[in-house]
Amino acid sequence: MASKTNNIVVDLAKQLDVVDKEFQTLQILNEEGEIVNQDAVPDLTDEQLQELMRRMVYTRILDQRSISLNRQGRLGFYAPTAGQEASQIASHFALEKEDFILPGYRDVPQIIWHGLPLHQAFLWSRGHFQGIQIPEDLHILPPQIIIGAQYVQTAGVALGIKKNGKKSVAITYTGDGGTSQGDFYEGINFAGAYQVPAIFIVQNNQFAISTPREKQTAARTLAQKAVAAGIPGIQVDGMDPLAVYAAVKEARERAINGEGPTLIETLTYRYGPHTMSGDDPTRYRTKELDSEWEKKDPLVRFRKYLENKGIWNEEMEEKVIEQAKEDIKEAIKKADAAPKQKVTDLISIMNVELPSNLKEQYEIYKEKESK
Ligand SMILES: Cc1ncc(C[n+]2csc(CCOP(=O)(O)OP(=O)(O)O)c2C)c(N)n1
Ligand SMILES: [Mg+2]
Repeated sequence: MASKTNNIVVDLAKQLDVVDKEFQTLQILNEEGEIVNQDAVPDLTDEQLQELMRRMVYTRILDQRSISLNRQGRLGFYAPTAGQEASQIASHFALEKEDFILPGYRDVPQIIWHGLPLHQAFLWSRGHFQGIQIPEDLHILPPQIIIGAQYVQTAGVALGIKKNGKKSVAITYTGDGGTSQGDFYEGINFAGAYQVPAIFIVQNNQFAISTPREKQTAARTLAQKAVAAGIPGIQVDGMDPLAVYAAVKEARERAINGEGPTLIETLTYRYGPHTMSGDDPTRYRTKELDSEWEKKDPLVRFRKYLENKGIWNEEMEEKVIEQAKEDIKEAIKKADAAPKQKVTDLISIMNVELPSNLKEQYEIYKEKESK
């Protein structure tokens, strides 16, 4: 017997159309470096604009050097960041020192700009525990490798901020692939239920390793996943530093004013491989797609914008590049000078009190290490 469906009063297909139409991409600076949305231009001084450019240029150099250090065997795990500078650096630029960052494995630049010394980032890459011995005054958690886990933790950290009555936020990052994880939904749902001061960034770089965004979900935007959690979501041009900054700044204002969490999807692209551990992007991406995204480059459009304003030039950029190279050289030397990691170190930093079996092992290793 055919089921009776003609008494459904809601046009289900139309429901999706209505939601989809609400999620248009916010862009302020186009690919030519021209302002296309005057009303949304954030209030930044010339000095702040220059600082944002400096940080993006510096981060591009850090990425290039990290890739070659990895190839020379001088770094361990590394997830390239080139292409994502607006998404990463401009979002961080809207934060304050007291805000907590819960990064994913690709978000090392944000924690460096939040104050993590460069040599510690290198030690983290090498799997050295000193890399995550984060200075007490820095509100940073170690980069998360488990996809989406940081979303749940962020809801908790933000609840702590709320309970302590602090005027700050917890911000976290995941990728397009991360939005398919249970932790993603649990995190935004909890944050919505408790109206905590959290900012959830989804860096949609179009691929989860080799899985394209279109195969990841039937949702037309990742931003609209916020609706189910009862929180606002916005999709921004993630290659546009002004749009990313403006969205995060507003989300931060809402959060510290007690208006709850926000989800922000940044449309971006990673130029390099997924990580330096053997991934070959030519097997799942075309050259055409790569060059389509390279035309949207955040550094190129921001450089044009600042040059047109007369506040940026080649000499200034050269200076940043030299500084970055020098800092990296010093930092890698410092990382090389760190003491070799011992098993007893790992046991003692993981435990305040050792259970009997670890006590035994600790003694065995202590004995071995003393030789
Ligand atoms: C829970 C979990 N499942 C699978 C993996 C393996 N893994 C590492 S990165 C990745 C893809 C993530 O893609 P996306 O969220 O888009 O982030 P991107 O790397 O593109 O920044 C996967 C599946 C993991 N680290 N954790
Ligand atoms: Mg991705």
